[in-house]
Amino acid sequence: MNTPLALNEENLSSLPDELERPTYDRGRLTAGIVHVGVGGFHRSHEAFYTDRLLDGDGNTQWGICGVGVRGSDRKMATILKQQDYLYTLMVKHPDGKIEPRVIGSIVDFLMGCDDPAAVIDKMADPETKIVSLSITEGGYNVDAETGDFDASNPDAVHDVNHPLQPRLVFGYLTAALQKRRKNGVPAFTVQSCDNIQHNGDLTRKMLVGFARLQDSELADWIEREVSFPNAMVDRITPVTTDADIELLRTRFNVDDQWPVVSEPFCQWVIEDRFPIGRPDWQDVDVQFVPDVAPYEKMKLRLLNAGHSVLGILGSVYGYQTIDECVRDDLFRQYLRQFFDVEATPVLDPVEGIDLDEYKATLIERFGNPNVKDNLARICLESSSKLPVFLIPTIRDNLAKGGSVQYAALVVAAWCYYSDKHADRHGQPLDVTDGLKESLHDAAQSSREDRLSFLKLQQVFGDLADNERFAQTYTEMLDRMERTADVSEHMRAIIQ
Ligand code: CS2
Repeated sequence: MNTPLALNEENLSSLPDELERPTYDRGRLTAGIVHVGVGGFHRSHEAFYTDRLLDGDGNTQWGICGVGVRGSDRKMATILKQQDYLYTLMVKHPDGKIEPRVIGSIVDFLMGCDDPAAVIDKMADPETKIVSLSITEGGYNVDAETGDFDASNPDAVHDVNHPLQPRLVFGYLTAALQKRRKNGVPAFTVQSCDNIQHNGDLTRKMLVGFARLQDSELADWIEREVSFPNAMVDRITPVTTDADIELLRTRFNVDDQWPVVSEPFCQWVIEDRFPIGRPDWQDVDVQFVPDVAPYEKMKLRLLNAGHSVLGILGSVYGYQTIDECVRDDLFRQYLRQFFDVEATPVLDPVEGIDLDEYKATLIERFGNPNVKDNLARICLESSSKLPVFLIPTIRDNLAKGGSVQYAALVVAAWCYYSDKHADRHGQPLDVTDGLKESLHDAAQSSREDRLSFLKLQQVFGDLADNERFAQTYTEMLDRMERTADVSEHMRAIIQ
């Protein structure tokens, strides 16, 4: 076997033929997009779409400059820099076929925590037309009780007092917008790529909320001048494993230290509100619609909620991956019934989408045996995910007299998970969650106060006050206490 070739610009033309690669001249690209939060998802989604576009249209203004604002982004920054910002996307098909493509749309990377001024200047540069974000559901700094920007967060307090050395993304955006305003440069568009209902509207609320703490005139200007298109984003992107890196070395002869893996499916639906321009993403199958809300709601409440249902029940049962769960008839049936009985009746119709087909496709996507999507990834930060993915469905069903038991079992199993940090066999489960301690304490107190977990307001709001839900949940908790074998309870629930 040949020694694998290090992935970089110089070696691009020597890579084996099976590896697709950019045909455009990367040296001529300028960064019209600055993206904060370059993880797997950005690299399999926005950077992928943009790479496809650059490959065809000869336009040079839409390169991407990545930005990391936390120390944990350093590994990505270092590896991408070593590779001239190139990386491989490995699309894995259900039949085992792998399509590797070297993506070239990222052209630079800045670390805000090392050089905040460089990031602010880059965002303020007239060349920057869009600042996009994938900062996770928890990154929006929402005060769970009021729904406003959480001004008590120590990083927010820091940013108000040190506007030129921000820690939060909102600090960077505000400093850059202030500079643009001062220089007479029109505002960039802020594009959220996170799984949140009305993600653009929420970003706007949080950014204006933060800016108002600093300078109310600037906040008014942002409110007036900045566009925040809502968007629905979708592509399952599991965590890259050492085996993926090895496979690229042995099968494709390329040494890429951080490739990204994804399923074939990819979707991006955006509201077309980009006053100072955008890439012609519609040419590479991005959908532009006047109102994205029904698409977002459908995706969050079916795909993402479905992931959480399997993630939590599957973890407690002892499964490792999503595809393993859906290969089990009981889990697959439970998921489909959760979709049909609880999620769908409280969804709005979506133009041009057959929901039955959408749900069947989801189950097929989940079952892709080559996309080993770990339940550990799904359960990361559940306290930020469930309030977006699952709890709204519970609330809508409570309001309409609908079923809540499928979801209630998930909440009770999550209480067990948070209490034991282990599956039903006692195998440890890793919990990574900003509320890990509070979840653990509340779950432990359930022995005295049955509703203590549900009373965690940051997660459940006032759900514990709803008698019907409290009762259904308590029944599920009792069942979990009798046995942690969730399959028994699932069997009792399915129709
Ligand atoms: C997952 C998502 O975070 C989660 O729990 O449901 O990352 C999901 O894989 C993506 O939203 C798919 O588009």
